Amino acid sequence: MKRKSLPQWIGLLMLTAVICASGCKGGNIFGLRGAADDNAGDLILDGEELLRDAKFAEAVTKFNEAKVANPNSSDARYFHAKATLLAAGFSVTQLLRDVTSETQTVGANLPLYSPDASLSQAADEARKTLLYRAAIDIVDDLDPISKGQTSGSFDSTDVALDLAIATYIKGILLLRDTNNDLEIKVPPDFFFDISRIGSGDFGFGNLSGALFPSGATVAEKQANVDNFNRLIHDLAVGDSENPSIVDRVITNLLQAGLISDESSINVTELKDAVEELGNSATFYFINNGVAGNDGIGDNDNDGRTDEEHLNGIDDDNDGLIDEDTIFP
Ligand SMILES: [Ca+2]
Ligand SMILES: [Ca+2]
Ligand SMILES: [Ca+2]
Ligand SMILES: [Ca+2]
Repeated sequence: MKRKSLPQWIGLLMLTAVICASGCKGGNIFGLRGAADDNAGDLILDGEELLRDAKFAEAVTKFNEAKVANPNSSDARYFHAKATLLAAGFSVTQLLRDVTSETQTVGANLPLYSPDASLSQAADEARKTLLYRAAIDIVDDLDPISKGQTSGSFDSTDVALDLAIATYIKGILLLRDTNNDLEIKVPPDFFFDISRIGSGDFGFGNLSGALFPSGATVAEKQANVDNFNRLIHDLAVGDSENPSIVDRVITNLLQAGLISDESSINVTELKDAVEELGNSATFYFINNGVAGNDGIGDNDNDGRTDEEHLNGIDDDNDGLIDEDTIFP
């Protein structure tokens, strides 16, 4: 008997060690079957308590553990998204106001995208970077819920409006991260103005200054032009596997429209602005000489092809500056 009991105890110790290594915190020590779900449930409860205590960063960590325990839990994803926004320090009310304010005011700069005049450039860029990264995480959290790939308390209609707003914020701040390194900072990123120039149009300003900074070589200018075309393509065109940002926002807004009566934003106004931004953006594709590039043809539908020079001047006097250009 003695000779047999020793190996059994060692076996039990080893089993306990294995279970603990794979997550003893959930209080579900023998959870061999369905362990992921139960463990995620405990972690979510812990996270919700941290949210109530306004310990947002700790809540993000806890909900992230819940996501790892069960990536298909809509609860873990939803609350991770919520904690991420709160941990980034943004007022939801102010953010919603910023998303829709002045998108229809002729002459106004595009909100959230444009520099905040009350902040230094460094402070404004740091704030935008924080919001940009939070929006990316929130979209990653909510997208699988929207696509019906999760189970739990939240479904596609529950997250549609949140996802639409997060996708919109991510989309317009992507236009600020022109070198795609997850940081908004000029330079190395370049910045062009986006403002409302008419009831149905947005205009891009200072494209030549942004893409052709003084001292830039032809190769550097060409790289900026290529990057610019890529940004506009991702915003307004997309492809079969990756719908454009505009299409994604519209899809989610339409999904949200069914339940938007009590929302504090004007869904129709945001939808119009997003459609008009995407439409206007395609006017500015630059023909870079590469076969099949987006700038080939009459981008602004005025009957002329590549009619502008990228020079900061409205060469054809149609009210748009440097639309439908060619470079080099
Ligand atoms: Ca960047
Ligand atoms: Ca044209
Ligand atoms: Ca023009
Ligand atoms: Ca021009």
